[in-house]
This record gives sequence, structure tokens and C-alpha cells, in this order.
Amino acid sequence: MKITSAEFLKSALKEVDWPRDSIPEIAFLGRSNVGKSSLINSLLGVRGLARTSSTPGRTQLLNFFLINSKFRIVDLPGYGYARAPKEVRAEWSSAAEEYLAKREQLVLSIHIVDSRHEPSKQDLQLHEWLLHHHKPHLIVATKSDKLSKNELSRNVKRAAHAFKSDNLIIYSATKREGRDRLWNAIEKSLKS
Ligand SMILES: Nc1nc2c(ncn2[C@@H]2O[C@H](COP(=O)(O)OP(=O)(O)OP(=O)(O)O)[C@@H](O)[C@H]2O)c(=O)[nH]1
Ligand SMILES: [Mg+2]
Repeated sequence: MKITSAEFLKSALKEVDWPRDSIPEIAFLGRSNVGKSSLINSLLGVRGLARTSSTPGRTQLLNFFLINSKFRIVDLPGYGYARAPKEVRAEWSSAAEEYLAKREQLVLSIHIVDSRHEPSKQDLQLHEWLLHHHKPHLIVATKSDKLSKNELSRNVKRAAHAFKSDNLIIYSATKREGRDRLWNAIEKSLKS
């Protein structure tokens, strides 16, 4: 896909503040610090559009980006960030959950996992939830540049087994690996 424009629209937590139109949306979700915001930037080819950080919990709100005036990308807060205060943690996850459960124009959820690590309990729970609620989704194993070829192949097999899915996209935000495959999947979901 050719990106002609990519702009940050707004950050929001509660439903009343989400954009009120029917433009299709693609959501990015996954554990805190897994590389969601970096993936969005590399996908769009715009450095610094989504804020990234080496400290987990950087993205605390739902961030909406308008792409080509046609669809939106939504950067959701990460889960599993243990150091946040309990009340804050509850509010983040409930906002992300509320979004996933309610948003009618959500056409695809992109579930990002770290290719180095075995899927966590929360990764598997989220996957189960998406399946159970018939939400179109795909799994992206990112930070592939941090592994050797052998390690990567072993880990991807392990993740495919854990998620009971052989449809994982391997990605690297630094090397831009997997970008074309991911764009193809996004374009398909926007057409259907
Ligand atoms: N080597 C490498 N580093 C990456 C990659 N993707 C992300 N990172 C690094 O991982 C750290 C976290 O990235 P973010 O994109 O901020 O992660 P996030 O999932 O948005 O984090 P939160 O918003 O805190 O939930 C940063 O230091 C990034 O530079 C990748 O593909 N390769
Ligand atoms: Mg982020």
C-alpha cells in the first residue's frame, strides 16, 4: 500500500471520546513493551509517529491515527505491565477490552508477540478471547532481528503450537522484515 498521509488524530480512553464515524479501524495489541508502536511506525514508514520507549507502559491511552484519509490504525495500551498502579492498570485494560468488544468498525486485530519469548498466559488468553468472539485477527512475532535464524525458526514453531495457528507473520521493525505480508493482510481486511 502506498502511504500518502499518516496523521495522529487523538488519544482517548473512554468510548465517548473515540472518533464518531464509521471509518474502518485496524487495532494493534500485545504485551507492554513488545514493540507495538515501533511496528506501527515501521509499517507506515514514519519515524516517531507513534511514541516508542524502552520503558514499558509508554502507550497508556488508545491512540488513533488516520491513514490515507481512508482507515485508522489504533495503538492500544499494552497488557502485563506489573509496575503500574493497580487502578491505572485496571483502567487501561478495561479501556482496551471495551474497545475490542464494542468497536463495530474494527476490521482486524493485530496481536503482536515477542519472537524471543514463549507466549505468556495473557497472550494465550487474549488469543482465546479473539477466537471466542469471532474477531478477525492475526499474530505477528516481532523483534525477529534479535534472534539467529535457528532460534527464530524454533521459537516460531513453539508459538504456532501454543496458539494452535500456523499463520504467524515474522516481523522486525528495525529491518522491516514482514512488512509486505502484513500490508497484504491489512489491505485484504479493508476490502472485505
Ligand atoms: N531490535 C528491535 N527492537 C525493537 C523492535 N521493535 C521494538 N523494539 C524496541 O523495543 C522497545 C519497545 O518498543 P515500543 O514500540 O515502544 O513498544 P510498545 O509495545 O509500544 O510498548 P508500550 O507502549 O509501552 O506498551 C523499544 O526500545 C524499541 O526500540 C524490533 O523489531 N527490533
Ligand atoms: Mg507503545
